[in-house]
Amino acid sequence: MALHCIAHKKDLDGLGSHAILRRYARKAHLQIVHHFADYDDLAEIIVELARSLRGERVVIADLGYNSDLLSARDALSELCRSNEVTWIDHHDWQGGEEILKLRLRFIHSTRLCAAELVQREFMSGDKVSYEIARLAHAHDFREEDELAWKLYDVISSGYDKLRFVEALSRGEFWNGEFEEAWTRYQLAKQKGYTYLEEHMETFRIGGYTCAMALSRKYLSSTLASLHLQQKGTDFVVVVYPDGKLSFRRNNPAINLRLIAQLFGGGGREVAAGAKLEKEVTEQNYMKVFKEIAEKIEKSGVLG
Ligand SMILES: [Mn+2]
Repeated sequence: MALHCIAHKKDLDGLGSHAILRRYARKAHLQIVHHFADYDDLAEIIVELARSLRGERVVIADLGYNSDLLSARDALSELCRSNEVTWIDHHDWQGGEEILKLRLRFIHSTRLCAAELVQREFMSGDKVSYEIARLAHAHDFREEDELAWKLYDVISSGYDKLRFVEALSRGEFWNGEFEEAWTRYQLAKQKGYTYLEEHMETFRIGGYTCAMALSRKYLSSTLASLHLQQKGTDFVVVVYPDGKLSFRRNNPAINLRLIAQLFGGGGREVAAGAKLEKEVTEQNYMKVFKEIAEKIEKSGVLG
């Protein structure tokens, strides 16, 4: 029997979940297969695995409900029928009730991050797993922790995910390769922030202030939005060349989920995302910003 781990690929919580499960598999003499997933390919991975897996253990972690999952509902149902599926998450599951009716074990808390839930479930009492989970928590809850944020930079630099997971799973939290990737990424990050500043515009929408900016692809939405949030506007929108939108807020009166839904996306009140059906370029970004602002204004979601 093998253990299939499907967890988020972009942050420390997701890769930390992978690492703890890798450690667990090693201890339990199980073969582990890692599927590094994101919201845009989760349904695809589920369909693929539903076709090929029988009698295996599957753990899905750090991936919340999104409406794309409904399109893969039959495949997920099949995956749950033929395998032992555990879903471990801390995101908002509003709208996901249909999925939870399937034959799966659901472990959920909004107080802890996914890696902490994975650690408690699979590796309680293991010091290395506890440390991985602690770092993941610090990053997910935006706490100050130098190592956690440095590891996040290593992930954002495009460092090989399996190598990263393998190192963490062995209790290796820093090494020469991480250092090199981190150093390289500091330069890229600085260029990314400069670009963001040069392609930023502030709007007044429905009585609130909003900073919008076009970002380079390599600057993660977490870093880009944190940078914009420092401008102090009520909320921010990061726009990517492929049309991806990322919403974050400073003012808790704003419900970002409602805003993201205007653009066919979703998420939480505090952080949400969507995708425009068009490319955003240096030529059209200002026009796109105005369209976004207008659409939010006219919808009345800001009251
Ligand atoms: Mn998480």
